[in-house]
Amino acid sequence: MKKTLRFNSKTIHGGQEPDKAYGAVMPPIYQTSTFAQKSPGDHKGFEYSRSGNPTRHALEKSLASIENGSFGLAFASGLAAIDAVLKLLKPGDEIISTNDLYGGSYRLFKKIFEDFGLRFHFVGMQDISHISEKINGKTRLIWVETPTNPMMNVIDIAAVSKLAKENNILLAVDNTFATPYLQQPLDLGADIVMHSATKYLGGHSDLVVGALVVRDKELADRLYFIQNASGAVCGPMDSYLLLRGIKTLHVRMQRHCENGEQIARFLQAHPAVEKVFWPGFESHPNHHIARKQMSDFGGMISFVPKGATYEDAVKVVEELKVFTLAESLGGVESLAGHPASMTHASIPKAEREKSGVTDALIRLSVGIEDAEDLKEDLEQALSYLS
Ligand code: P1T
Repeated sequence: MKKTLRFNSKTIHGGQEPDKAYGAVMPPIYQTSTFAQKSPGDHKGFEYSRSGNPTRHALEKSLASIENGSFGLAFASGLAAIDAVLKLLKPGDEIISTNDLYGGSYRLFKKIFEDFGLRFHFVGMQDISHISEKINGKTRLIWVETPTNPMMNVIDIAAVSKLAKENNILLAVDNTFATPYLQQPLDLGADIVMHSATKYLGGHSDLVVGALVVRDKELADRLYFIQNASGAVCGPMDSYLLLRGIKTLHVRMQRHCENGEQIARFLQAHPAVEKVFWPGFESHPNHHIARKQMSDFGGMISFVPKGATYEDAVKVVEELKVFTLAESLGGVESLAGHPASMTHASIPKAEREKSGVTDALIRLSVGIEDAEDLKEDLEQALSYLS
């Protein structure tokens, strides 16, 4: 029955059944490290909470369901989920990654996994030929983030998937910005979907969780082995909070998209703003791909105030009062960030500027408040530049 549910029902019911013990409608928080056994190996399906926990299990089923996958895995953070994917690889293997991506993903690739013998190529993936140029016999993984953090570039998942399949390369897509409400990478041919569930899936800025979803059983088994062997699992309390967040994902995303559009168009028309990055603009270089693979354009926007310096951008984010100046995104409350000094500070200046992350760039995660309050807040903060 559940298989046929539509997305807006799957967020609430996907993979969920009343709890076996007492029929609790909401999955209980099984706050336990271990489970009693009658005789060695004779237990009720769970033995130790790193290997499996009923609350996490319910979450993993929900994640698989909303991403149209077969297997979900929940980790202690988004980066722990990415770490698990990279552990599928061996020294000498090569990875092609988008050059515009979350700074922490870049840091994990460059500062940790390069030392273990993996080789990374960072390319602008808006143009697929940049990927083909780097493919060789050692390429094992293509890492896509779309829309990208923070430049809002859009990468054609179906086209990358075709290329990956032709060359027998795994394709992983970081779906954090879009969420499955807007974009379903497995349906477009990706092998692995990854989330910083800390963001929109959780939706309330009260947890840090990562997720992977796949369809292939063998790949799921390998990732489960890594999850259990390395141990960066999502705890029961966070699993519960995330399950609770997912139940309203579709409702929140609808409002994030509506408010996002209003703020993007407000900034675009503002005399103190030089450039706005948002995939919903007809002028966005890959707007046609966003239209094809996303059902709407989301609530993430980056912009550059006119003629602004590093200090000007910092001043604007300091002056915001309804937007909170903070790392992270995807919560019900609006957040503003300065990528050059915050989320993308771990990328060398020359490298980040190549992908457009300049000193004056400001990133907004548009929340679900009244859009008029958000506009008034931006108006007063931008007035400090004149
Ligand atoms: O923070 P964590 O849950 O470990 O997720 C890392 C991560 C992975 N992928 C994307 C696209 C992300 O945006 C993030 C985390 N990003 C922020 C904290 C940020 O403010 O951009």
